[in-house]
Amino acid sequence: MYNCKLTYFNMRGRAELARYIFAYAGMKYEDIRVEWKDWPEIKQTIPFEKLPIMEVDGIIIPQSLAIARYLAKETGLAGATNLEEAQTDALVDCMNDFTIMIPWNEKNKEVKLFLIHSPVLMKNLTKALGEKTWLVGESVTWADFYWEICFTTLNKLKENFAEEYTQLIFLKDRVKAIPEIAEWIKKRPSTEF
Ligand SMILES: N[C@@H](CCC(=O)N[C@@H](CS)C(=O)NCC(=O)O)C(=O)O
Repeated sequence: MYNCKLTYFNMRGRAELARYIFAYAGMKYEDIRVEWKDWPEIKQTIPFEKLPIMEVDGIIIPQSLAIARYLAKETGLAGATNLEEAQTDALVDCMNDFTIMIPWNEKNKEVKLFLIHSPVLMKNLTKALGEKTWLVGESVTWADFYWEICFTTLNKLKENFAEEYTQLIFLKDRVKAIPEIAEWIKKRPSTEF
């Protein structure tokens, strides 16, 4: 297909969703990981001065969700109909709204986030999932991937934060059990976040 170069730091962070989609679809890409020490110099050369970016046949796309949405559409992970795409986008946005509230620079990251905001997200994701296997429609989408990625990061900040939401735990286990995802998780660089 296309020549894709994904550039981010050496962490899962905001590039992992794109990496999951590449892994699932078996697409070749360059997984470029910038060292923090080199970042100040590189930053000025990057559109909008943030990572991740993805270069597709010479065209640069910033913004992690724009990158992931593009890849999801290319690989059949965006939702089966326009309506399912909208439902999938909405769930991704809800999870993203939550993750951008993580106060990375505060000492007690978990307090407000996990006491106030997490129950609202968990309750509503559980409702969206219902008795289904996947969050939207009848097959896996990038929203399911994003849930597993968010879960892994949030669980590092507060272990067992979602333990009472068993259906959501089963969902992230289902994502992790997809052979291509399991293989990527096994071989990816080990980083804290
Ligand atoms: N909304 C953007 C946020 C991008 C962002 O804040 N990237 C951070 C890393 S997660 C970054 O580039 N930090 C370095 C800097 O701002 O100099 C996205 O989702 O891609």
